[in-house]
Amino acid sequence: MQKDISNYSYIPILNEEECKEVRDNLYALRSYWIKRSYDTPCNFFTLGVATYLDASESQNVNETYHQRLRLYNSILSEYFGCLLEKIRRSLQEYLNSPVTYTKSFALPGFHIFLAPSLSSIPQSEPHFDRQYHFLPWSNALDRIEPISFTLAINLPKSGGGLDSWEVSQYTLNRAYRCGLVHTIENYLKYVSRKEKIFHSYRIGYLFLHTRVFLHRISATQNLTLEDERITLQGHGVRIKGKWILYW
Ligand SMILES: O=C(O)CCC(=O)C(=O)O
Ligand SMILES: [Fe+2]
Repeated sequence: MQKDISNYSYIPILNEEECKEVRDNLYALRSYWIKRSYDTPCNFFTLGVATYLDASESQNVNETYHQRLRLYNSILSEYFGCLLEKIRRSLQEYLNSPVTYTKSFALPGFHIFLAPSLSSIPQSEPHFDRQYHFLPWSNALDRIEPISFTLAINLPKSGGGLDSWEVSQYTLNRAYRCGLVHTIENYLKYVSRKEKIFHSYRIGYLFLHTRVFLHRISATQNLTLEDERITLQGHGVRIKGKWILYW
């Protein structure tokens, strides 16, 4: 396990063979993939519901997130229960505190990007993982940064990862209030003046960040038609000393 001072870590979870099995299981469940892009044919899917897609901007969170998560949680538990348990145990050991899932919210699920939805131009917007604000937690959250994690199951041939910038939400909000940032282009220009850090993913490793930071999915270089990017995604908050994982 590799730990560094910037609160990013790589935790080994699966070997390459096990990642292939997860991928095969995912393809066997293809009829359950949720379409997430409007291209035809669709090339970006999830298996599972996610707060940032189904709660943050939804007009009817009950329908899009809370009701739907029952079906997806049961699929994820049935087919990927061992993997979820491995992740829970690894995080528990790493964080040195109890870690649990909850029936109330979505289990960590999968992002599935097929070749045409990947691009050499970054398409994902820089963001902070603050979606926990949109969920009704039963108790106040501990005064500690939430966590986010990504487990790479399959990556494009040229690799994949995450771009990040050392810019705080406070700095960005201030720039916004001062009128320095008011459109997405402007925002990108603002953040690109800060040094971009690239975090390369490794298949089978959980990339964990224990601090909320500005990031986006990085661009794919030398894209080929066979390329795909499959990851398991999750977040966690701590309540009364216990980490609760969700998506
Ligand atoms: O897929 C990734 O590398 C990270 C995605 C991400 O930032 C998110 O889902 O919040
Ligand atoms: Fe994110």
